[in-house]
Amino acid sequence: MAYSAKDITVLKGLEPVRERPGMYIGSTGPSGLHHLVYEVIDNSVDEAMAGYCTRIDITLLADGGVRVVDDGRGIPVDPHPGEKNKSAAEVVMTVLHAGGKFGGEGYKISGGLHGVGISVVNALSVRLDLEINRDGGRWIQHYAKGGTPQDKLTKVAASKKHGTSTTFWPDPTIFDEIEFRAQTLIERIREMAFLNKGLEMRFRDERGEEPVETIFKYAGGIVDFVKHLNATKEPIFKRVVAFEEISDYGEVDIAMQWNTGYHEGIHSFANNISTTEGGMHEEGFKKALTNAVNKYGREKNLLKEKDDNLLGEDIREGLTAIISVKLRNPQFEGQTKTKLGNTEMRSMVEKATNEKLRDWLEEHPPEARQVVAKATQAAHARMAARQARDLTRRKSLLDSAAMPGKLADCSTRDPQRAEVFIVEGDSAGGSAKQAREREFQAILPIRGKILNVERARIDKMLKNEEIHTLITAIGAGIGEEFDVEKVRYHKVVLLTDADVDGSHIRTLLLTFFYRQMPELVRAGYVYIAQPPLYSVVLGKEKTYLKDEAALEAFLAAHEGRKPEVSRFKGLGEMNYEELWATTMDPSTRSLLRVSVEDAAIADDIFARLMGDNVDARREFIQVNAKDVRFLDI
Ligand code: 0RA
Repeated sequence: MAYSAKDITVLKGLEPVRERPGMYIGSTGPSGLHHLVYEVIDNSVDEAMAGYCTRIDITLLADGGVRVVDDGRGIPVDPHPGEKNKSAAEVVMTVLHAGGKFGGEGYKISGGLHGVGISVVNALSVRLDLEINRDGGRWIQHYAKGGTPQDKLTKVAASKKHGTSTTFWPDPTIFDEIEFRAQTLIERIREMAFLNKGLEMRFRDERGEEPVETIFKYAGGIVDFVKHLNATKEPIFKRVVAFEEISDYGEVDIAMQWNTGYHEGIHSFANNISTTEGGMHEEGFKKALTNAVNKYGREKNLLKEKDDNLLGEDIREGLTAIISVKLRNPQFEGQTKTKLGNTEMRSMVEKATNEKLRDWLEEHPPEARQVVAKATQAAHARMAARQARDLTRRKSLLDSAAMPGKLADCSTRDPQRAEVFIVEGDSAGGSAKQAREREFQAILPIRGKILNVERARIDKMLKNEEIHTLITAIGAGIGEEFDVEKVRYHKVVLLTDADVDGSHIRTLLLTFFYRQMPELVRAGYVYIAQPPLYSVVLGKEKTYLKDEAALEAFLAAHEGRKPEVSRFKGLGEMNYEELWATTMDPSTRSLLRVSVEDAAIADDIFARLMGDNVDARREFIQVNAKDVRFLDI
């Protein structure tokens, strides 16, 4: 194959992306694959934020491609000043980080997590088609595997429209799998639509027999977002508290509503990027919220002189809030670069919240009283919980071994090597104990269903034996007191049956970890084991297959022969050798690591999964039994 000089420059430009895709998109698992779509959408949303784009269409094509069309200004088509032979659009598509160079100041408010540039998508695709409507014409250009241009950007027709259309096909040699999951994309698109008031986003899936289209457009913006998040809950009053502030630093947009639950659901965003680790905007908000509510309570004598101030956590109990800020040079810090570092945002949010929340409380006395009453109840529960905790602490100090009796611990004390399998049922727990490598594998059998923590306050939770056992075994505390440094096992592996009950228990456990030990999840310590669903005997050889698809593939590959197929109904049916070989042996097993990128989406899913509507829950679990949206390898 002959390379022209042009190809070589391009390859040089994008080669690092193909060499280390993880550096640019996080991973080559499902999360990284979906990031490709977000990256393209982000560019269109940037156009919307700049005020030039009102609608974005995202389509999953039947042949595996993805098309993103916007009605923005269109990527510039004129020759690039630095690279005379190329259009500006080609430079955007083939040079790393070239995305925001043209609009000058004021164009790119974005950046951060996804803002790696659309060229990264090109680099990781086998084909990309670009169409731009701009300057009175329609222009097209084609790229092949790795982002190599196949032609020059060419005007093919006159056009009065404006906008950009990008269609790409992800490279199967880069990604573990290239099938997009509609639900995952929909959740992110819906969130984008909430965060950009009035922007119309359409999602269309053409992969099935009939195309399915969903339109997301929210005139209420983040107020609608809060209503959506609380739709599965019971708000303490109907109104959503909302305010905004615009200054030279940027924009602050806040909406919130309390519900009768106990969970704190504050979600912050900077330039549409979920700031899972929080940061300055969140700090400013929390400080002002605590201050404003206490001040109001004192002034109106709802808090008596002898009472302590309400703590921030009391006031935030059952609060669903969205904090969305937009600023020019966001600094993303923290382990996962999702913590906003700009200090000016702390003062801006704090000041805005102090003033506007004070006014809101003054103007809505019945609601304001309910807020103080709810927080006061939470404070009482907090004190009761402390007593319960002190009791358990003392108890565990008295207990010489300290570890729960059900735990078959491993002998190593090195958390990096240590694994704990949380196993459904005593009988499976027995096999797991026989199978394990005692040196570094601990087994904790869990009986039946653990308490649903979504609907229990912490004091009740601590009294539940299964939960208590879990907390003690992991050894790092719970809730606000959780200390990730103290975790005794860096692999906490959930091992449940491959049936509906099993996935329910798994979801209960995941909810527990997500709500009470979010840092454990964020650190990447939570895993899901994948026991096989089938065993197949052909002649003398026995093969284990993880699911239906694997079985079908196996049968197809051995056509004409008659293998003996058995389906495992539960873990208990497997003998310990089988359990070891298929599920526990580090050299052959495949574990799924649980990851939660976007807390608002995860929150909503858990609430829908674990809330009060039992039928909805059962159905949801059945439909999503093999849900992979939090799983990435
Ligand atoms: C560079 C400069 C300008 C717009 C864009 C890029 C742009 C990129 C994408 C990617 C998807 N949709 C997009 N829309 C616009 C500003 C051009 C101007 O000043 O007219």
